[in-house]
Amino acid sequence: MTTELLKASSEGKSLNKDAPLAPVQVPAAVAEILAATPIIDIHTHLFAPAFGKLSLWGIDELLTYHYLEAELFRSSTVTPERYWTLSKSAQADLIWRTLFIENTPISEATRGVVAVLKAFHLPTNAAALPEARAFFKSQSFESHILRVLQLAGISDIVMTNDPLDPEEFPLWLKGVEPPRQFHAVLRLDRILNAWPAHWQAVVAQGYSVDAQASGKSISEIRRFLADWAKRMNPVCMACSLPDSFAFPSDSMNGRLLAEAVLPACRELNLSLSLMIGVRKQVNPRIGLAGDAVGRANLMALENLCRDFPDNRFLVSVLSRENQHELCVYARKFNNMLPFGCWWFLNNPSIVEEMTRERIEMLGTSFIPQHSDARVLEQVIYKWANTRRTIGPILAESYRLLSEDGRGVTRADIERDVTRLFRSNAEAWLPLRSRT
Ligand code: RAT
Ligand code: ZN
Repeated sequence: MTTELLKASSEGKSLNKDAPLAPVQVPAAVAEILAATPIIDIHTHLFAPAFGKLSLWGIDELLTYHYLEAELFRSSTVTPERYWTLSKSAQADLIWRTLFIENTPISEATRGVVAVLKAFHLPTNAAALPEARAFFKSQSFESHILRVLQLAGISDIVMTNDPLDPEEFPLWLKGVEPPRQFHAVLRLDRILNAWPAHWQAVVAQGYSVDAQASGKSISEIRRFLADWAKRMNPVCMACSLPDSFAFPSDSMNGRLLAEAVLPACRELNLSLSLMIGVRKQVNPRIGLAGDAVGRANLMALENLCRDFPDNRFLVSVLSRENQHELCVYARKFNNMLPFGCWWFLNNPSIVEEMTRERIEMLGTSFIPQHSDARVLEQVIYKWANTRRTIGPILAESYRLLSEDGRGVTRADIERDVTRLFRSNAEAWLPLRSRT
């Protein structure tokens, strides 16, 4: 190494963006570029402030996240029935005492709360929560959001918007306008997975549909979707699906998907995001924490991608056992884009395994992660964890490449990180400006 190169490597910088980096420089360069690249968070359950109480933030919401509630019931004698009668702050106090004082918070979800407290310079091992509560109470939500986005290193938040949610749809009808950082997604779970329970809500919004989706129902559902797309300006349509999802199928789900949703996506030029593999409410006593996972038969996806080449599918599968097949299908069908390490997969050990496999099989043609945040400040820890886990995997890929004969430049790394965390999202989810 020349003296100049040695000096540059000890400073962790390259002299020239287009000159190959010395292997020793690569890990630091990857970490720097990951830190400096604003991420598009393509799936969250966050809401802009205009959505009022749907928009969750602060310590009590962080502590009562359903990932932590699941852990509470493993370490406390409180019954779910008793827990649900407590006020939000009493629930948060109980979770704090149980998981953070009486136990060491080493699980992914508990460590996340610790990282958020640290980000705001709040005590991470206090006996109780008055200081944290006072801090969040003193923030103005609008400026707090900007600070959180900056701390998380994200530029855009993609929401989950259900046109049949009784708390949400009236806000859209009143003309709610999310600010430019927030983007809508037209979520279809109630329609596709529970039509018998929800068709009347579609009727109540002025559409002629019936329980069997017969007669003009299908064209009315398409009109419903087109009207909602106009109102929400969504970046895609989306649905979570059970492990038993099959396609094609004579079921209501199969018919509505083939005859209403896929044609509507084509007409409106929107991708469809499919999240496959959830086993809803295996334990209803614990509410949102009561969903589980099952291995899906991805022939359904093969059939969709092949038979609907003019539709585009973003796909996340919940079962670890389905991940390799998903990569294989992505190699067969370029109208499918794998995304995220979803829900129970968002732990370093599994993110590491999945991301390595995806890079090996797909290069940079996938979206590595989404946060699934439900409470604003969660994006801080979830994205820090993603950067921390994925940085070394990318660096290792470059090490192998360089061993095989091709060094990488800073410009290469910037292009790859931008593609993974921004451009793939921009190509599949047009983040339209609302101004
Ligand atoms: O990760 C979660 O919070 C889950 O409860 C689900 O919301 C899931 O991500 C989904 O979008 O259905
Ligand atoms: Zn989600």
